[in-house]
Amino acid sequence: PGAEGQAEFSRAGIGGFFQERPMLKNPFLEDALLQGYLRRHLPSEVLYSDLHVFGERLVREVDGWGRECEVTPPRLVTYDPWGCRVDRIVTSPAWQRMKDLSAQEGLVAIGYERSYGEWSRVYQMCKLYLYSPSSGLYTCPLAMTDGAAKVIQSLGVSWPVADAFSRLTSRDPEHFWTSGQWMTERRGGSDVGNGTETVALPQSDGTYRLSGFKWFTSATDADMTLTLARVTDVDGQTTSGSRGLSMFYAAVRDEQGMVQGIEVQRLKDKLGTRQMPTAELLLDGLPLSEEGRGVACIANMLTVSRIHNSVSAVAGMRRVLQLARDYATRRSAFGKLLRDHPLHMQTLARMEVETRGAFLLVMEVCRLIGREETGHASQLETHLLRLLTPVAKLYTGKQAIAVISEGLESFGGQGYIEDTGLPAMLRDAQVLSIWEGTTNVLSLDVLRCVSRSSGLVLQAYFTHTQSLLAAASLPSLSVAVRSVDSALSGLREFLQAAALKPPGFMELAARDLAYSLARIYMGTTHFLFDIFYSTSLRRARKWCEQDLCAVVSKAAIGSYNMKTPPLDAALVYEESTRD
Ligand code: UCC
Ligand code: FAD
Repeated sequence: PGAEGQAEFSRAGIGGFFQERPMLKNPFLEDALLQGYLRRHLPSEVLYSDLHVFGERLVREVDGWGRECEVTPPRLVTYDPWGCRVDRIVTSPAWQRMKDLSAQEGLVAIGYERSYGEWSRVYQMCKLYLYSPSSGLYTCPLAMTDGAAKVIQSLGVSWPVADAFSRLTSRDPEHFWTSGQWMTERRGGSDVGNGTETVALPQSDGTYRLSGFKWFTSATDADMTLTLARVTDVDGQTTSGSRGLSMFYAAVRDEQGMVQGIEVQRLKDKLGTRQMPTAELLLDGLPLSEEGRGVACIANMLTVSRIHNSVSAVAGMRRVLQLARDYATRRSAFGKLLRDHPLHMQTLARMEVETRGAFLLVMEVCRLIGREETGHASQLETHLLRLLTPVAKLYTGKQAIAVISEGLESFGGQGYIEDTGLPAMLRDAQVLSIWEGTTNVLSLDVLRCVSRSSGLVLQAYFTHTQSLLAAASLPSLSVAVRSVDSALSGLREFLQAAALKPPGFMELAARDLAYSLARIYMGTTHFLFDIFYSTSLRRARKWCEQDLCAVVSKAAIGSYNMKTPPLDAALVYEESTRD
């Protein structure tokens, strides 16, 4: 065949049809919920314009950098060509651009400038929410940076961390620093109190030398870190458990940007978050900034980074939905577009309802921290913040994995194809329920904050949800309101009965309790949002179609009976026991 024939042949080989890809559009303009929420709470043209322009920038350039971070993961250079130990972590140019952008856009600074008063945190978190899915996981170092700034601020911005604070909260890329949050050791990441082996040896100049092995250290390219260690006394002895832990500040780079006092063992080979370096570190010779009450001090960091985690979770859900929604207008099956298949739309609608619930819960937590930081929070709101922070983190972490997984399926086989960029979303989501406290550990944190407040956090929860319900008096919502109301009553009765149960009962119920608190709360926020901003009340009603209070239904079937732990163990290990 001649040249023309060959062309025809090669064309026939691959066929003439090419599926249009899902298009990323300005995530701010695409997000009616976000816009509605801001219109209600923060009606500021300057702010909308900032988010609008930022949304354009994300589509035009930043999303591409995020992809570049994924395909050019960091690498560790242990030695220089002359054999000297350097432990240099080489990140992609895109990762470095993310750092500059984070400073310029004020992604940490906004929370501390407080130009919008008590709403500054909401503004900051909305911006991070837009940024997160395009950030190539740069939101991870930002979360820890924000957490470190919060810890320093709560301790008092003075020597030796005053300069660090100004850097962490700077908008100047030349001045901006990021921070690590290095807590986890080989013996334990959840049980930090028993797992920490790092010791701090007092030096004659008042500083401390740290000696230990941090097993997971994300954003190892950070400029500083907060970490935990046990101070040794004159006899070289340490105090065991949590009470022996102190928190330390360490600037981890010298003037030339080379790591100081640290040996990087290796970079982790991870399922996801590959854009970001996570290393194993041997710490040495780091100066002390704060001694004593290590866990309690670093808890402020945990609060902030858990909120970031929740924001990233809901952001991932929103992004996969935006893409899935677009794809459904471009892809046909069985003679019509996916958007015209009722079952496909039902699937996306369920994802949408989950995402809305998550968004509203997370924004509530952001609103509360903003009020607390500006001195506006009532006692009730302070209790709510303490309770809802772990609840939001644990619930949205799990929701994100489920929604993003469903989202991948909505692209069919293409959702599984690496260079579409879609699988990375699922891989990156998987970590959201692990780091910053696993689901179980946070469920137990919920129990702990309930008992340490003598139940006041729960009282705050009931008072607040009841008041939200009372405001949702539309007749068209009555069935849904009734179901939330009855879930709340069930929960209250359950908790009263639980007080009489043997120790261990609530531990078994902890996860279901946390889920119930999340679902009921999301139900009430759905109502209010739909009433105030939406023409349709369907989403609130749809939310209430699920079991809002699993802890009650599970208790009814004896799930928390004290006979169950050995039976569960037998089930897991297939031992033969009599039921
Ligand atoms: O994973 C990590 C970084 C990953 C990257 C970050 C990305 C963020 C999102 C980005 C999105 C893309 S860093 C490692 C994170 N590790 C954890 O989260 C540890 C999980 N384990 C726990 O949370 C445990 O519950 C522990 C470690 C807190 C338990 O320790 P203790 O010592 O047994 O705890 P205690 O005795 O209950 O608490 C000691 C003190 C108490 O204060 P005082 O002494 O005044 O009564 C507690 O009230 O700490 C206080 N405390 C808290 N305060 C403990 N937890 C909290 C809390 N959550 N909030 C306030
Ligand atoms: P374990 O504590 O061993 O937990 C194992 C399992 O046991 C979990 O399912 C847990 O839920 C369950 N479990 C534990 N205790 C209980 C209990 N009392 N009741 C019921 N179930 C329980 N850490 C840092 O400090 N800094 C970092 O920068 C950092 N970056 C990370 C980056 C990545 C990509 C990952 C994956 C982890 C990172 N971590 C970091 C570590 C992370 O915080 C810990 O892995 C996490 O807190 C869990 O600790 P662990 O791995 O020791 O698990």
